Amino acid sequence: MKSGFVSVAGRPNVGKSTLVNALAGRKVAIVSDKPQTTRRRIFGVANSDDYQLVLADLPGFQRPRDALTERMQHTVDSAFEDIDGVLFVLSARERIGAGDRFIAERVFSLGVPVVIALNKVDRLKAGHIAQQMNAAAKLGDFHALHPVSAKTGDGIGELRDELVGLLQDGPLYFPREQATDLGESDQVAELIREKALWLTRDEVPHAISVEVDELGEKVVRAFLLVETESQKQILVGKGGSMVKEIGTRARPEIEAVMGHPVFLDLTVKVRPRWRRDETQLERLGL
Ligand SMILES: Nc1nc2c(ncn2[C@@H]2O[C@H](COP(=O)(O)OP(=O)(O)OP(=O)(O)O)[C@@H](O)[C@H]2O)c(=O)[nH]1
Ligand SMILES: [Mg+2]
Repeated sequence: MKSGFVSVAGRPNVGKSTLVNALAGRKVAIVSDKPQTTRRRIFGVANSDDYQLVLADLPGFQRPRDALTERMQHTVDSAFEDIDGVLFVLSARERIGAGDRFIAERVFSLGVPVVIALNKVDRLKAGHIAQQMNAAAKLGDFHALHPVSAKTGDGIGELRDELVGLLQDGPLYFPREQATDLGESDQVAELIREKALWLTRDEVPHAISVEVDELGEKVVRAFLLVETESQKQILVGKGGSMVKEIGTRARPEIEAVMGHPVFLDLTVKVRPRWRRDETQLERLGL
């Protein structure tokens, strides 16, 4: 039995969570088109008869601006001990630049193998991919470099094999049927937040958090928290249309997690400055 941990590093929005889901073969982490979607470390587990690969999905590297982003960056900083390797994710659709070099400095000095995934190569011309591979290769002394598309699944099997090759003899860290370390209530909160992120823009996505109040046999009650009255109006929408749409999109996935039908009761609440309030952040598990 081979097993071990690989941490996933990269800038915000490059597709780390999409990639972890693809590698785990199941949705364990939420994904959105807004940066800073992932706020805490989430394990995604890929199993076979003879290996268990535990991937630590992480927030993107960023310069902290408030208590929340400070905690997020702390989560990132503390995720590189006792690991068998790093999966360094780049987006082939963006210029490989200073942000990536900053992360490279950190991950290439850890003393563990670094596998680079050049993500989002779907629908890119071969010449452009080759150019980006060259730029990626200059970032440091990598163990392997894989062009992939987390979205279409291109190159994912090869990348998984590469990461499994880094594992040592070891125990099962999670029961085989368990694909993540997130509890049910946190999974539900994340799914609701995911739908809210896709439907909002500008500063609103960053101000949203979700607190599950009741996780019952029949009813799931949750609060969508925002910081200001105007953000609340946006999330509620005309005649409640926005919060209704969030619920409609989240409910089927919540039911899949819980294994039975539920009535989803969502309420939008203002909790001023929750992102700067350590007590609130603790309470939200951040
Ligand atoms: N075209 C394309 N889009 C992708 C691919 N992988 C991810 N995306 C998109 O990129 C956006 C960001 O994806 P995430 O997986 O949330 O990115 P992330 O790196 O986890 O972002 P943070 O958690 O905010 O750091 C979403 O809109 C995804 O659908 C890919 O292979 N191809
Ligand atoms: Mg993410």
